[in-house]
Formats: sequence, structure tokens, C-alpha cells
Amino acid sequence: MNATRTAPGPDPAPAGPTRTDRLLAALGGLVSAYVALAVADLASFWVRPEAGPVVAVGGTVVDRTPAALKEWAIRAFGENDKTVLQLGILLLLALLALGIGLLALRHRALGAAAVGAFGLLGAVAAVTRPDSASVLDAVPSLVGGAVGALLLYVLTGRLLTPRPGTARADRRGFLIVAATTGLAATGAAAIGRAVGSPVQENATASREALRLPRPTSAAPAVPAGAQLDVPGISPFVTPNRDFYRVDTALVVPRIDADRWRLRIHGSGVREERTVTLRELLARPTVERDITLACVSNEVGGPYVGNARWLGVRLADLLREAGVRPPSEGGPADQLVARSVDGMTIGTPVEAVMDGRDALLAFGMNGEPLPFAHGFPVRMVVPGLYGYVSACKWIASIELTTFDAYDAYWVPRGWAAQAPVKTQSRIDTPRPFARPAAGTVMVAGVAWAQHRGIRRVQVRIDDGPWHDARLAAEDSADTWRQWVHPWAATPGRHTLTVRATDGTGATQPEERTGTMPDGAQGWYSVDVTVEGP
Ligand SMILES: Nc1nc2c(c(=O)[nH]1)N[C@H]1C(S)=C(S)[C@@H](COP(=O)(O)O)O[C@H]1N2
Ligand SMILES: [Mo]
Repeated sequence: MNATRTAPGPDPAPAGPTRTDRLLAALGGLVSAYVALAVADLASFWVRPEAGPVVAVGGTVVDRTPAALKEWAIRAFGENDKTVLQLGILLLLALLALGIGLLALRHRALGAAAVGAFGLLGAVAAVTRPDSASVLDAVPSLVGGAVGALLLYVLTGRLLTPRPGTARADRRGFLIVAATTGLAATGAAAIGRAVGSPVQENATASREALRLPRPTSAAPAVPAGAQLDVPGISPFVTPNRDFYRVDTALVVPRIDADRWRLRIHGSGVREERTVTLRELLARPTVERDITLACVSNEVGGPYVGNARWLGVRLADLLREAGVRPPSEGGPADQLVARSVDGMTIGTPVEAVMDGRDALLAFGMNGEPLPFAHGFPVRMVVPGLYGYVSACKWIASIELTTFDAYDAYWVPRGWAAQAPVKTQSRIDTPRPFARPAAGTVMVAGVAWAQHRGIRRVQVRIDDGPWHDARLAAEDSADTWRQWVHPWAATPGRHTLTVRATDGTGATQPEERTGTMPDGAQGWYSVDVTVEGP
């Protein structure tokens, strides 16, 4: 028989979670995920910063992103692309965490298990990264996942247990646990960051202790006339802090120079060799000004810089190891450099050994390489885009063939071989500038590394080409400044620039995209000259 309710009043047995409970449950998911990430972050400081879950998952995403999407990301976000990626991952995790919190309210154990599963996912990503040092890399994600799972289990427990003496969920208990664990995790992570990673301390110390040798072959002094006195032009030497940075590393590798080794091996190597930094520093050193450019640089783009590099000749080391270029009958036509973070960069052996200043560099503008630019040692080869020559954080060099091996970017749609294309850029006036009528200095840089710049021309609207005044040439491997004093008349004008390289070839007018082997075409800026 059904009990008939006769007395009016509050329902003594709540039918299920209220809206507030569900809100709190979702919050519980968020707090658990946050604490899990903070704990994993802290743990990664002891294991290896690269082994943190966001970095590991992010790296996996980077490696699997279709090239076109990556190109778009670089265009849309520039050098902030990595930050945007990590924020995206965190946002996605936050949404999932809200859902998992709600799930836990129905199936407490399942919700906790879901948090643990994300920990497992991070762990798998960490140990399968190309730079993964050991299974220890799984630890940060596993510890974070376990702590997060436990916390969600406890938090949901509060919501499912009536507060003593009442029929309502223990919201107070929930909030106390959520707030204390959230605060504790924030504090611990902050202290961890302030103290710094113990595994990175040696790297910083080793860089500070490094004394660069005097160059055996010093770079000729930069000619006085190489730097034009025009406000707004790119300085001839790009300061390290302004030098563009392009790489796939979500955490900049910090290598202890005392433990660094370079292994040289492969086809045509008489005897496999491993060299230390000390051994490199003891060799004859070469200092050269070389302009580095990225294949992802659009016409007029910023991914180019000029620095004074100090290093040793790579060709000499290779010869000592028995390597001969293809033109001398050597079996290997491709040199594959591998970095500590698993990047692979394929360079023609012929280019490295044809007499140009292909360097294993350890100095940049008078200081040891900054960590972001490859400390302790990177490659620099004049005339080739960075992705086919300039391996940072280099760990090994393998002699092989282009037929036998595709380096990182090749299966992603980029050319296996990519000499730098001639480009010229107007630095000033800026696009959409509003200069006053009168003489306006139109100026910028042009580059065609290893061929040199012979001529730069400027055109106003559809008028004739004017030869710009070229700054003194430092070397064929560096960019060259130019300036054209323009008698600017009021109104809208389009300024166009084109350069001719040392072989006499002039930049073609038609623009192409960066893929597969670098952008080309003339660069223009539109300006409006103000009347008097
Ligand atoms: N280990 C490693 N080396 C790398 C890269 C990378 O992603 N990883 N990117 C290359 C690319 S695409 C360029 S253009 C240059 C950029 O060097 P920079 O960051 O010092 O300017 O480094 C090259 N070396
Ligand atoms: Mo690049």
C-alpha cells in the first residue's frame, strides 16, 4: 500500500542533487584538475621540466599538427604560438574537468578514474616524446593524476554525504577542502617556480662559467658604412634579446655544458667520434657575421636576424672523421643533425664542406649562446634556411643520404633542400604611416646569404625603379641595409622594393607563400603623406 502523505512541509528525503550541488560538483572537477596540474608541475621540476603534462601533450600536438595548420598558427600568433597552444590545452582541460566533476556526482569512482586517466594520458605523452630521457618522465603526470583523482573523490564525497544533523550536502566541508587544497597547491607551485628546477641549475651555472676563447680567425671589423644612420631601420647586428626565435620546443632545453656531447657517426665516417665542449673550445675557432633566416618568413616578415657567431668549422671536424663530400666521392649527401629535444635537421654535406663558414657555434654576439638559441652548441650554415641547417641544442650528426632519410619538416610538406631566397624589406616608413611631405627616408634591409646583395631598387606607385643607396657590404653571408631618399608628395602612395643578388638575379615580382621552400616576391608598403 502506498503511504499517503498527509502532513504538509519540507520533503524529508531530498530527491537528488540540487542545482547548487551540481555547480559545486563541476567546481570540484575544476579544482581537482588544477591541483593535479600544480602537483605535476612541481614534480616536473625535479624530474625534468619537459616532462610536465601540458608540455608533453603540447609537444605531441605540435608534432602531429598538419603543416598548414602550423603555418597558420605561426602567422596568426607569431612567436606567441606556443603560449596560445598551451592556453588552448588548459582551456580544453578546464571544460573537461567541469564535465568530470558532474560525472563524479553520479559515479563517484568513475569521476575519479577519469582524472586518473588524464594523468595516464600525460604520462604516455611524456615517455613517448622523442626527447624523453627515461620512464621517470611519466612520474609528474602520474603523481598529478593520482592526487587529482583522490581529491575529486574526497570532494564529491562531501557533496554526497549529508551534513551532520541535516539532510543537506556538506557544502561547507566541500568548500573547506577545495579552498585549502587549491591554496596549498598554488603556494607549493609558486615556491617551486621561485626556487627553480634543481635539474636546470647546473645548466645555468655552466653557462655562466663558460669563457669564450678568442677567435683564431676573427671576423673582419664591420665596415663603418654597414650601419646607416636612419631611424627605424633594423640594426645591422641584431641584439640577442631581439633575435627571432623559431623552434618546436615548448620548454627551452637547458643543457649542462659539462655533460654535453656531440656524436658524429654514419656513412663514410671512418671512426665514430664523440666530442665534448672542452674539446671544441680547444680547436681553432672562427668568428663570422652570418644572417639567419626562417623559411616561414613571409615577404616582409620578421623571422630574420644577423649575429656575430663564434664556433669551429664543421667541415674540419668531418674531414678528420674521414668524411668526404659527394663531389669527392663520399657516400653521404645528407648530414642529419639531431637535437636533445628530438628535432632532426638535414643539411647537404656538399654545402657544409664547400668552403663556406659552416659552424658549430657556441658564441653569439660576444656571449655564450642564449638557452633559447641553442646553448651550448648549434649549427649555423650561411645561405640555408634554419630548418635545413641551424640545429639548436645539437646532440649528434649522422652522415646519410637524402634518399634514405627525411628530416622532421620534410614529411610535413617542406622541401628537403632549401637555399635562402633573396628578400628585401622596407623597415621604414611602416605600413600605413603618415609621414609629412618632403624628403622621407625609405630604408630597410635585403638579404641573399652566400650570394650577397648587389642592388636594391625602390619604386613609388607605378613609377620607374630608383637605385637605392646600399650600405657597405660586410660579407656575402650577411644582410645589407639600403636607403632611398624620397621626395614625398601628399596623398596615398605604395612603396615597393626589390633586390638583385650577387649572381645578378633580381627578385621575381610574383608573391609565393612560404611553403615548401620559402616565400618570394616584391614587398610593398602603403603610406599616406600628409599635406603641408
Ligand atoms: N632543436 C631545434 N633546432 C632548430 C629548430 C627547432 O625547432 N629545434 N628550428 C630551426 C628553425 S626552423 C630556425 S629558422 C632556426 C631559428 O633559430 P633561432 O631560434 O636561434 O633564431 O633554428 C632551427 N633550429
Ligand atoms: Mo625556420
